[in-house]
Amino acid sequence: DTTSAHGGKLINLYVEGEALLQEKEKAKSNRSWDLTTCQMFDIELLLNGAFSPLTGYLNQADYQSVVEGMRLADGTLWPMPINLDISQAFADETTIGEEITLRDPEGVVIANLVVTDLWTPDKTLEAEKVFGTTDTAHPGVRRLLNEGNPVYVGGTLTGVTPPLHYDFNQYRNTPAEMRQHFAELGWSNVIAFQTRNPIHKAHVIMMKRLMAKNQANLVIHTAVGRTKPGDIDHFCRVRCYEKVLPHFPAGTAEIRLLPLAMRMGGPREALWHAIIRQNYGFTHFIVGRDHAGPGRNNLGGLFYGATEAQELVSSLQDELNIQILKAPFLRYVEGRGEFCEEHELLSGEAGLYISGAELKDKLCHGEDIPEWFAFPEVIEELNRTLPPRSKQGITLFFTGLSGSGKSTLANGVMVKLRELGGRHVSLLDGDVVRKNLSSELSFSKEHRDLNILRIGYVASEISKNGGIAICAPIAPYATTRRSVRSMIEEVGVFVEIHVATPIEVCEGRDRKGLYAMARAGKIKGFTGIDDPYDVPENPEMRIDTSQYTMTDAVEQVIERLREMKLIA
Ligand code: PPS
Repeated sequence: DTTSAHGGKLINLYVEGEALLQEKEKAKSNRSWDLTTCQMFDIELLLNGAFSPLTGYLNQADYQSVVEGMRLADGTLWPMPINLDISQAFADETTIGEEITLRDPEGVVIANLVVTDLWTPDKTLEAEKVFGTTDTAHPGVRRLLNEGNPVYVGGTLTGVTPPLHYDFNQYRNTPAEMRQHFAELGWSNVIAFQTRNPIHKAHVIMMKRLMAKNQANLVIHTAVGRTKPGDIDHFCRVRCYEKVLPHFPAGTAEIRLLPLAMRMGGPREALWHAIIRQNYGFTHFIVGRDHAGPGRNNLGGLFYGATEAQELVSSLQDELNIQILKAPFLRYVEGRGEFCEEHELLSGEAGLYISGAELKDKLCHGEDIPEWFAFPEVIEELNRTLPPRSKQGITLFFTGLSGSGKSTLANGVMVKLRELGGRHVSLLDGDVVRKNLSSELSFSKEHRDLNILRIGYVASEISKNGGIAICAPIAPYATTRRSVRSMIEEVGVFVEIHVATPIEVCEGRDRKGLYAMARAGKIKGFTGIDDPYDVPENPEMRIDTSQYTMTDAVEQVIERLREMKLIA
């Protein structure tokens, strides 16, 4: 029975047999759009019906209606805009009614898309309406405003090849398969637990309580698409869930993967999560405190109230075919040796809790994790993936004007780090990179960005493998430096060092005679003269090399790294 799906019918956009051959044939002559890694997540869930009743990307009328009021134009609840964002150049060649072939990053045909709508959305308005803010500290807003393509396509999809996965295939299935699986197990009540974090003792107790109360089985249905920047990767998380499963009574709980690109959209996202789980055939869905929370805003406050998501989704219960369960917030009471809900605390009793961020911090600093909080086998698994800071990969990113002393300082720091030993060190000096990695690039804004992103890419590979990458480009633009930072922070520690030598000093040194040439107009677009340098706002360190001898400056940097517990 698939009528319980959202909209009354479970969608499956894949075709078979003769129809499939026809789609493959058309793909040979269609123009192709190569889906980005992010776009791969949405399309997988569109094609397999997890996004029922959607049969493709939202057309403009549905988009507007979703953005404004969380409903499709026909009134069906749907909180999240799902569109294919394409480049202006590709859009310029696209016509309404045209069929485009969508391919995975390796070129495999995933689906054909008949274009019904093509428009340039007001993304600022979208951010305001969907996320309630335009603050780019919100990861969903940042991605929407800074990372996506400018033009949206709406249209219907026909599926050709399901996106291929190599990892944890035993835990991946379509909504139709999941429904079949529950039927075979005879599970009539099944709770979905959405998570993007490791699971600890309080979570398990909370889930067991809800299982007992609702006479239900449970699936840890973890988001493994894009989650919040800085999250522990899903490989490690799933290994942790495997360690947690034996703590449930045998045969009552399972693990499944959901390739969802989260938007960290709080209440709206919680509603979306519930609808998706309804489509997978779950009967109950747990909405947590601060569900799909985006973290802190630029002023240090929260974007949404802690219970806002629970309230919104519960208020729409009548329109859903899935029972919404509010997760109780459990805290550990030392005197009693047990976990209690807020209302169970006696006056004067304090409950203990360790947040995900605090836990990560403790692991990074090699601190012991209390037994009451976590399963030791989970901690062991986390320690394997999250070594203490003194063993993590690092990128030291020196930025500053030409002649500020970046290269000299970077060289000195490199030598000193090699003397200390422990990690491999690679230097990506501005000039050296320009000769090798970026030899064809100019100093236009576009090319400088490309140059910095290439440096960032190489540095992230080095840091990912536990080494130290030292970069020393000018890197004049704040947005590009921010992109590099987020790239590195996915895999290691990013240390931005602003070499803040005043321009008068740099120009006075003029070791290469470039300032003189720039002043004479012989070089155009020279940083600090007729091209901007955005001063870093919150670098990990700022140093003016004109105030110190180079030996002292190097020592200052090493001292700062010690202070950050990055080196012993
Ligand atoms: S950027 O902006 O980060 O891509 O620049 P970068 O790769 O670090 O290259 C800077 C070096 O190139 C020389 N050079 C210029 N710098 C700035 N602006 C213009 N127009 C320019 N043209 C050439 C200059 O020698 C820089 O080297 P450093 O070591 O910084 O002095």
